Amino acid sequence: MNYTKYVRTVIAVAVMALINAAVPITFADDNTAANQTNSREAGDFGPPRGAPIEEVLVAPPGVPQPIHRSYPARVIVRLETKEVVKEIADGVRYNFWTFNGSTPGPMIRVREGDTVEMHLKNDPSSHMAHNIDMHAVMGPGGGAAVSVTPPGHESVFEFKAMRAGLYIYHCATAPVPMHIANGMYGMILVEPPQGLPKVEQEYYVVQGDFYTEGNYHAPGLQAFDMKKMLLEQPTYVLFNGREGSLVGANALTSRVGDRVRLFVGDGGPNLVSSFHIIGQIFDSVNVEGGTLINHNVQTTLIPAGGATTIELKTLVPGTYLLVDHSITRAFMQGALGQLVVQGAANPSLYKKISSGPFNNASTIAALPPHEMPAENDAMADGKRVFGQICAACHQADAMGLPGAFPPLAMSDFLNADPKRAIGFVLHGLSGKITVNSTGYESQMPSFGSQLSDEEIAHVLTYVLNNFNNKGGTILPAEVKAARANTAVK
Ligand code: HEC
Ligand SMILES: [Cu+2]
Repeated sequence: MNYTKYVRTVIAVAVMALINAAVPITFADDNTAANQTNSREAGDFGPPRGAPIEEVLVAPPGVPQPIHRSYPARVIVRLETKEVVKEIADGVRYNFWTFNGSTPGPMIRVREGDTVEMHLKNDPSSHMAHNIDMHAVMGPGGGAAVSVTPPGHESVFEFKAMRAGLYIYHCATAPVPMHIANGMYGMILVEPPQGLPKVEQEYYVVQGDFYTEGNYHAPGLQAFDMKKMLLEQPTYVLFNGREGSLVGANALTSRVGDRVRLFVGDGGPNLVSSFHIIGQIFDSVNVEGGTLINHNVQTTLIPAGGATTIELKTLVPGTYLLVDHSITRAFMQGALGQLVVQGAANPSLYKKISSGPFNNASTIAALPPHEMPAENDAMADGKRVFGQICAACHQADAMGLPGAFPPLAMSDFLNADPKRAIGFVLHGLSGKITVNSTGYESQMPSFGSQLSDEEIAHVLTYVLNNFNNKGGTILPAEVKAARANTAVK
């Protein structure tokens, strides 16, 4: 490809688009209800009241406190652009360009009608000038035109937050796609005057696509790859700028019965996200971050440079995977997070039913007792349990997923003490472990209430005698004893 020619064409097209956009557009009917709800002007809100408020920023996936204010205020927001080398995946480093050192930059939360005083500093150690385009701003460049800031300097501008919604902010310094691809984006929530309904948990997740010279998981410091970006063929597709940023010890958490609100954005620069949580249905989705609310949504589309507020109620305990349902990205490029729901089982909503004939599905009590497979069926049963449960995380080939799930294949950790694994399956496992000289610090849920003694014995025996492990047998009686042991503790 002739790169220079390509770039010239891109610039020419962009300039044409700008010229076209400058032509005034008239609406045939300005009196529709939709137009009226969006017709607020600065004077409608009145001047800011009270002392100026310093915005308290927290690291992602944290979210600033909800606003309990019935009047518009002046809110001072301080962001600092920083270029930092950090891990993008285990053993893989990348030179991120950031707001406040993180990708995404911190979430900002204001109220409709607030006057936002935006301070943008550029760290003296930066190599580039940076600026900020906030989609919540009504003004040229969304603020970019007045915030170009060389290293060691500060720019200040203010804007009135005119429209409630969830908005992306990003750096818009040329070459814009490169600043975004290096991690320069975040979100600002403009709450409606009446605030948002109370929920138990709020989280902040932003997807982005990353282009590195080396392949997925090629170790060491990886340079930005302009060619891959032009082809829109990312090496990594990530939530919150790092593979595993929402996995294991970093997983999002909630309890059974909690209402969870997710502020989800897509920084791009290129890919559109098909955001989905495996095993959940979104109760409500603020489509495109605006005021239109959709209900009972399985997967919601988030445009690059767009956002969505999602609410769901977590009813059944367990681990749920956040994915981009363009699913290759989830399982082979890193777009995978976890929502771990803790609490008592909810068998009326979700329950495993063992194989076997049954006539009356309406009452669990009417089911015949679980039929135990004969001794020579143990391996087949173990294979079934492995495929139905363990493979979800440890993968069908038992090779695991780097940065998230350790391998069970040729696992020195497992083979060193196979009986210890009974406890992992019964009670789960968390904390730092080393498997085949790679460290994992993640969380395996417990399966003690879901699997019988026989099933646990069979699946461990199956794993020990397959995937190049060293062999061995775990007996149902040993599982039973392990259960009894911890019961007295
Ligand atoms: C929801 C994901 C998940 C599922 C399902 C799961 N595990 Fe794990 N497992 C993990 C994680 C994460 C770790 C590492 C925990 C840590 O870092 O402390 C782990 C660790 C292990 C280990 C020790 C480390 C190793 O690689 O040898 C064994 C053994 C194991 N799991 C067996 C199983 C078996 C058998 C099943 C099926 C019954 C299973 N796991 C199901 C997530 C899972
Ligand atoms: Cu920048």
